[in-house]
Amino acid sequence: MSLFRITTSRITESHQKVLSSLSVVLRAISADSSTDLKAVLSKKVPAEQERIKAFRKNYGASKVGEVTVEMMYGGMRGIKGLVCETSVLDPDEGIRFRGYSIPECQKLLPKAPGGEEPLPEGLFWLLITGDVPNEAQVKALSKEWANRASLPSHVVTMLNNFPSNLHPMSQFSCAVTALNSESKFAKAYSAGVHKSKYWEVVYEDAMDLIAKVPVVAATIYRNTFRDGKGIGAVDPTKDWSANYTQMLGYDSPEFTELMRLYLTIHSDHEGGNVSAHAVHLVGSALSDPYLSFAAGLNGLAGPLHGLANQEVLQFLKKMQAALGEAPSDDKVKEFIWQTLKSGQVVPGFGHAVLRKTDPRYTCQREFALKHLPNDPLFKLVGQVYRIVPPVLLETGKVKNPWPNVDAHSGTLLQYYGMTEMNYYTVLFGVSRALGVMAGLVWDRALGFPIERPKSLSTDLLMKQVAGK
Ligand code: AMX
Repeated sequence: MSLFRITTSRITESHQKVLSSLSVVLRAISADSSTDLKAVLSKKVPAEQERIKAFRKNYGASKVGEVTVEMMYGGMRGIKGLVCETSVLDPDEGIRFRGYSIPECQKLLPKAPGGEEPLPEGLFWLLITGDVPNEAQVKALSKEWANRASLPSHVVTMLNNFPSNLHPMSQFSCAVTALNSESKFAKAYSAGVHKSKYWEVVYEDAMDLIAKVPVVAATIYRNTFRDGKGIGAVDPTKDWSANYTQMLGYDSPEFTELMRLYLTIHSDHEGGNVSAHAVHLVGSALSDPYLSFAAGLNGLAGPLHGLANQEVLQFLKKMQAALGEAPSDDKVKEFIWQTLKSGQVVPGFGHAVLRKTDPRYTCQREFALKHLPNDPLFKLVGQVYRIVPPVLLETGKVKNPWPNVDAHSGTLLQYYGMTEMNYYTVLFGVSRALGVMAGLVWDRALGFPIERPKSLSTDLLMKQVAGK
């Protein structure tokens, strides 16, 4: 009871911690314990629609920021122009999924028997409902995704006929586009479904899509880098990540644990990043979830976004080839400066929103410290982590010199034998499906309209702000 007598002016950091743990407990107690995710959502959607309707009615004219000329030319950095329910990115603290940080998710979300890392199923449940799921709910999701995993034969044929020199991300995006033959939303729309029911069919597509992407991704891996045979069937008694690693052809339980962590932390990074925004934008035209997700994948395939994980490993390997396996600090520094002077970016460093080390980097570093502390490439990553930020700061223009998620992931994958760097962004894409599909279901539940911001020409802009 004494907790409730604390006055706001006297709330200390330790009080805040107690209150935040209390709110976690209260949220867990009030969470729906049904294992039927759609039924849980069906209760939440009307309440949320009402809450937002009232908010818009009362505060629709309130201002949330200003737009400057610099923002318009500067990639819209800092413009608050989107609503994304699933996660929020704090520049200093990093991502919070429905209010929970990565360490909190690692603690709270259900794990596989004997495992230590969170199951991505649990993160999806959290992203889409806002509630931390229990073990039964997560198990039900693993089973449901396994049961929805089959691919139509035309997609299998298409995958099997791609040339092996087609980048895995192009294969991924093409196959996801072709999967739209299965879209329940597209069929319902052409049959005249009422707009109040959009979210329900988008939910069906989202669940199918999440179930199918590991099968698509594993087929791409086996066709491109192995003999193309033996991907095997999805096992409904296994979790989503365990099925994926098995289909990829990996039997190390530690690699599967890495994959659970990897697929959890790459899932969502609020709404404005290229892949999430692309899915939201294309989805706003009522393109079905497959077409929308393919758009997101095409954005993820860019070197300044998801392809950076491939670029980082190529960069580290190039450095090792030029300087040896364990180069001196001075040599590494010189190599970084050469890269910058030749007009290239240092991949894996910097971020449009973050201003500190990415917690997704930190948790992968912790995984490495636990499982591969003496790996030479991990040591090089640690060395680069020490050397790059001061160099980037010295350039005087980089706003965030700290490592992002992509600075670390390839090193972990290499250690477990996944050496095919061109494949890394596909793993990112499989994970990203969780966040963007949860977001898309809410986009339709909240009736977001077609996205169409206003643009101006430079002449018009000059006239408007400078009167000429
Ligand atoms: N290496 C070299 N230069 C960098 C840099 C880096 N890692 N990060 C930023 N800069 C440069 C920019 O190119 C820009 O230069 P310019 O003025 O000559 O055009 C200047 O610093 C200012 O940029 P910024 O405001 O700090 O960054 P941004 O918001 O424009 O871009 C990002 C963010 C991520 C594209 C950029 O930091 C970058 O290119 N990093 C390397 C690629 C990378 O790791 N991408 C992955 C990001 C995470 C993800 O999406 N998966």
